[in-house]
Amino acid sequence: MSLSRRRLLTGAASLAAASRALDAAVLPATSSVISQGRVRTLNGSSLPWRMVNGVKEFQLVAGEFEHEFAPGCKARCWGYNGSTPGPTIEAVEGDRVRILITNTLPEGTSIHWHGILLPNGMDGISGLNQEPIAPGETWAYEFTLRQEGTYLYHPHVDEMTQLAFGMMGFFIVHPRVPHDPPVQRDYAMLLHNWALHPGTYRPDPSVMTEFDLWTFNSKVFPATEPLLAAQGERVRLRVANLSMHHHPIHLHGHRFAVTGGDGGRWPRQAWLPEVTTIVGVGQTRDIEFVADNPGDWALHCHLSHHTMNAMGHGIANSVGVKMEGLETRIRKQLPGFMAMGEDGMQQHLEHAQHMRGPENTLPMAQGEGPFGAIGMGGMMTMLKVRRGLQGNVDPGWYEVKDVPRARRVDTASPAAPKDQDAPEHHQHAE
Ligand SMILES: [Cu+2]
Repeated sequence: MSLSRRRLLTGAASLAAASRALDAAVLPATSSVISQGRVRTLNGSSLPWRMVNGVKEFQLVAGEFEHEFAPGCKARCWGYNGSTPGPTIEAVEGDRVRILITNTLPEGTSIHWHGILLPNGMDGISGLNQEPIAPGETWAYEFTLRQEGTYLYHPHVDEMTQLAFGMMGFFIVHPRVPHDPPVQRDYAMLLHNWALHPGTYRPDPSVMTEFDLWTFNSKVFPATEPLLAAQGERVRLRVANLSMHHHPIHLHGHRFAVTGGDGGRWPRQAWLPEVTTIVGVGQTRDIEFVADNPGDWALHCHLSHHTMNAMGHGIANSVGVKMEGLETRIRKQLPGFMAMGEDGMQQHLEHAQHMRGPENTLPMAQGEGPFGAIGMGGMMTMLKVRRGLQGNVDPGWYEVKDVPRARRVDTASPAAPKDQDAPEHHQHAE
C-alpha cells in the first residue's frame, strides 16, 4: 500500500514543470494581503497564493506522509501539501481563484469545493462532473467566488478511504465589506475521527462507528494548540465537521453567539446565544464571543468518549466491585492486566497515563495541568485569556492564586452559619 518513491518523484517533477510553466506567465505581485486579516488554523497554516493575470492561484499536492497526532502516536496519512487537514485556502468574495491540484497518491482523486456556488463542471464529483485525477496528473479548478463564509474542500473519489486518511481542508471566503463588529482573532478547527487501532500505523477506512482517535485539526489533547486572546478581544472560531459523528462543541467561561457558517453570515436576529453548539457532519459553524474572562478555559466536544483516545468498549463494569487480589490473580494469566477501577475511572485514567500500551498507542487520557491529571485526550483544547496578551505565544498556565477559586474546607467547622437563610415560613411556602 505504501507509495512508491518513483511515483512521489513523478508527482514532484510534474508539479515542478507546472510551476515553471506558470512562472513564465506570472505578473508582478500585486498587493497580496488579505485585507480582512488572516485566519489562524490551529496546528496548521494558510495556503500561500499569487496573482496570475488577475486570478488568485493556489497549488495543492495530494499525497501521503507521516502525521503525528501527539508525541507517541503517528500514522501514514493522506492530505495536501504534507498536512492533514490541508492548508486553509483564504480568499475574498468576488475573487477569481484557480486551484492547481497535483495527485501523488497511488489512486485517482478529485476535489469538491464544499458549499461553494460554482459551475457544475467545477464541483469535483468523480464520475458525475469529471474523470478522476489520475496519479501523476495536475488539474486546474477555476471559478469566481460569489459568496462569503466558512467552506471546505475534500476529495470525491473513494471518499470512504480518502476522508478516513485525512484529506480535507478549509476554504474561507472573507466578505468584501468587513463584518461588523470586527474580530481581532479568527481561528479555524476541523473535527475528525480516526480508526487507528492500537499498535497500527495505517487508519482503517472500514470503521463506521468505533473510532480510536477524535481530533481537532488532526491533533489530540494536549498536542492541540490553544486559542489565545487578550482580555476584551472579539474572537471568532470556525468549526467544521467531516467526521462520522456529530459533535457538541462546548466552551467554558464565556457565552458565544453562533453567527454563521456554510450559509455565510447569519442575519443578526438569527444569531444564537449558546455555550454548546452541535456541529453536524458536513456542517461548518462560526461562533463569536468577547474574551472578557481571564483564565484557562476548556474548549471540548461534550461527548465524553470524544475527549479520550484509544480504549476498549464492551468490557465488564467493575465500578463498585471489590477487586482486591483479583488483579494479581488475573495477571498470572494476563501480564499487565489492569482492572477498570472499583471507585470510578479517574484512578484508572491516571494509572493508564503512565502505562505502556501497544506501540504507537496513546493512553486513554494524558493531559497534565497545574493541579494534576486533566484526564482528557482527543477533542479538547483551551481558550487562554490574558490581560494585554499580544501575538501567538502560549502564555503558560493561568495563575489562579490571586483570584477566587474552589477550596478544600475543614469539615470540623460548620460550612455556613445556620440561621442566615431559610427563614421558617419557607418550609410552608407553595
Ligand atoms: Cu464529539
